[in-house]
Amino acid sequence: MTIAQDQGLVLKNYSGFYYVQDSDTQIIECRTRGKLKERILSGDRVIFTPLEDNKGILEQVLPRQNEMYRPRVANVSIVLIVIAYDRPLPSLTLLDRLLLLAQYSRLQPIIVLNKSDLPLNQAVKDILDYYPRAKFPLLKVSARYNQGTEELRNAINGEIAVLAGPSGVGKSSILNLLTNRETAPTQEVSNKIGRGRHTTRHVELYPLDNNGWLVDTPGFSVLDLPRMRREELPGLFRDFAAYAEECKFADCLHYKENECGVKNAVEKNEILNSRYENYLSMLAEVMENERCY
Ligand SMILES: Nc1nc2c(ncn2[C@@H]2O[C@H](COP(=O)(O)OP(=O)(O)O)[C@@H](O)[C@H]2O)c(=O)[nH]1
Ligand SMILES: [Mg+2]
Ligand SMILES: [Zn+2]
Repeated sequence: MTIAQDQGLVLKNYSGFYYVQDSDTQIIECRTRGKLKERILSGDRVIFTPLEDNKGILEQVLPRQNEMYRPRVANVSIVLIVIAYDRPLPSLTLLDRLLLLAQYSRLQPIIVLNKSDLPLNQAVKDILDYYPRAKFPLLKVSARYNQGTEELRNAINGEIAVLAGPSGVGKSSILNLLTNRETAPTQEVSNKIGRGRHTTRHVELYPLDNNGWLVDTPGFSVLDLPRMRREELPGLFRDFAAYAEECKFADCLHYKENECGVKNAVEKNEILNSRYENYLSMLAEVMENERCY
């Protein structure tokens, strides 16, 4: 008799077992046959042989769509960049850097403006004005009053998403709300980014009720820019692309060049000034790193 195999998704690896969500959303406790050489990650899609009592044997890891390193997780396609109206005030520098890292890693960013129950301020106005216009998906959410969370669930739409953003903006609150359980500990505001007490835990995927998963560990806990040539940077600012067509030089860095469409757009307030300033400081950083080759 041949035993039917099933396909599933690895939610976590805990003391030698892999917890795999099967096609009926049951959790199957799997072990490997021992001959599987490759490392199995949370987020891996796998083939397993079901045994009795929701146990199984993991047979094969299916090809990965991608792999994130910190946290180590496979097949992530969305990064939720969480910022708060206030407490802490938004950092547009951090927002632009996270957008860059998302673009570089080919992850779909969704800007989540949490604590929308707090009063507006200039930084929030700038964000609300510019980023949707620049075609970045943005959702206003209040985790405290459970507002905007249904839209967020729908935006994740069956994909695996990581949360990113500074401490205190409400990442754990959002995770708890979307997964309907008291899982991640919430904490008061601190200035550290991603260096909490929980960074050494195993990565776990939490299923959402309408399909889709959230990773419990913040993505992009290291904010260093990847190594790249300076010519690569402008292309990672998708909102500059239409204006860059007006640049005199095809390889314009939008820096010291004359007749630059991007600089003109900044002058006309069509590109947010802080966004351009952040671009320039990232360009300087990329140039600085080039010397290390
Ligand atoms: N006013 C308000 N406070 C919130 C909201 N979401 C989270 N908080 C509070 O912000 C603090 C930090 O939340 P937490 O989820 O631990 O943030 P994390 O560090 O990003 O995981 C906690 O005191 C939360 O109660 C919200 O939508 N509105
Ligand atoms: Mg947290
Ligand atoms: Zn230019």
